[in-house]
Amino acid sequence: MTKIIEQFMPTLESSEVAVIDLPDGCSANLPDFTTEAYKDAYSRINAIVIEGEQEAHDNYISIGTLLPDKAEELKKLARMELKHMRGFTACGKNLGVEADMVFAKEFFSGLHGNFQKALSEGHLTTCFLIQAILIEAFAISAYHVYIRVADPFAKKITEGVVQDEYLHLNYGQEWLKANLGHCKEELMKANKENLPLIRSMLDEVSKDASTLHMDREELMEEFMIAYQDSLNEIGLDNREIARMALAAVV
Ligand code: PL3
Ligand code: FE2
Ligand code: FE2
Repeated sequence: MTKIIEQFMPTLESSEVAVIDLPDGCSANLPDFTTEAYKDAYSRINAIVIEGEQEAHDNYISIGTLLPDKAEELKKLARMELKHMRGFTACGKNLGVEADMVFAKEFFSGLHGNFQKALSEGHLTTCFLIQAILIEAFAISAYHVYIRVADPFAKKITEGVVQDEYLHLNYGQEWLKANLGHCKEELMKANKENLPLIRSMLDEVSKDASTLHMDREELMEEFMIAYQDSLNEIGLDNREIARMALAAVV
């Protein structure tokens, strides 16, 4: 029996919880994975994820060239990204969908360009912010929302992937935390330039995401949670975090 737990407005004395039973094998509001509309949207979303995992692989390898003593560790992260990419490629195949890679390359081009520029200038803080914080938080939020509405095959794969993405987010967090004394200014500047790109990527993907029953507001909410938690872990105070988050709206 599947149980859905709904949380109502908590009162001072209690937080009421209702448990609704659904028949076995039945989950709330799953889309029909066989329709043309679903497959059409999936051809772009699946491509975005495949491209994102490939870019993540390349980015960790690139960061390793700036940090030779960490290159081996970073290669391990990169290898995980290739495994993710293969997993998501299998998800598309399983649904009979061909990923629109041309669309996905274009989708990532802004962030890709900014990462390459930072890399060529040796700006490690910017590289870590773009890859390990912004892209990983974007992936974590999207995968959490997707898991709730995915087909059973993709659900299993995505559940495995999302655990790894927390390790990646954590890796970047630790580096930024250890270097915060001298990287704060660059961090703020890089955030101002790159958070708006994540925001527009979320906007751009939201129509296709909604065809997959992924809600835009929910995506944003999950992103903001992962992003703010990680800035908090890095050691920024509430005012600094609020200032950084505001870059998404102004
Ligand atoms: C880093 O490890 C991976 C970066 C991937 C970024 C993905 C962003 C995903 C956006 C849209 C929706 C995801 C749904 C999943 C579908 C297979
Ligand atoms: Fe990944
Ligand atoms: Fe990752």
